[in-house]
Amino acid sequence: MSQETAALKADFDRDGVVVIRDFVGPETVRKICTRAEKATEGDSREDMFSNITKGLERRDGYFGELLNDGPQVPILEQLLGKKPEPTTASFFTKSVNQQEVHPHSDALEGVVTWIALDETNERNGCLQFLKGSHKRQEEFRHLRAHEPTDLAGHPDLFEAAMSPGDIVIFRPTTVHWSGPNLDGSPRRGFNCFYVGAPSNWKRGRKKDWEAAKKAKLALTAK
Ligand SMILES: O=C(O)CCC(=O)C(=O)O
Repeated sequence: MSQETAALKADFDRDGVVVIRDFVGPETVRKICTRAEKATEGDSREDMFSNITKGLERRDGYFGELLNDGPQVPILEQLLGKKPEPTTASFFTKSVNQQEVHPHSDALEGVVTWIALDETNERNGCLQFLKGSHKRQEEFRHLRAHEPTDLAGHPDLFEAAMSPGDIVIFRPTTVHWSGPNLDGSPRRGFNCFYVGAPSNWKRGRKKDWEAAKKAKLALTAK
């Protein structure tokens, strides 16, 4: 393992989250955007997470290739010390003045990646993390993506402002969220989830996500 990778792994083990700048070039960013927009064209949902489209790999084989063999895979293997187990690829948008995802964790095992496709910052709802929270699972296990919890003043807060092509890699147990898009600028991200089969998901978490979707919690009601 190179010195650079060893340092990245040390950060990842300690914080449960790392950012690599300029991880993919503008051409790849453009291709992901174009194909994800096309793959989701005409979708109409009104649930709380209507801005999140999982299963991109079933809509366009390009996303299956990225999920299984994208440039992140060798790095994930180094960070985890084993091959990541692909679950799904997703497109996350946030172009209206809401669409918050509240603090939560995703699954017990594995790793998650999120490549920025636009400039993403505090104004348009970038990802936020609690560094080290992957080691404090009991303390945060009550958190739910569809229920507000204010962690804005938390001392371990890490605001992942990113530019197109940057990647954030995190443990699914690292608490994360994204605030509302306040300025309406595009804030798109391409996410890959490596937590194995859906049945490996932390019991309850997946159910919460689905319950919130089914309940069609209209964001405008908040
Ligand atoms: O992109 C977002 O706004 C939220 C991402 C997220 O919660 C996740 O990847 O689990």
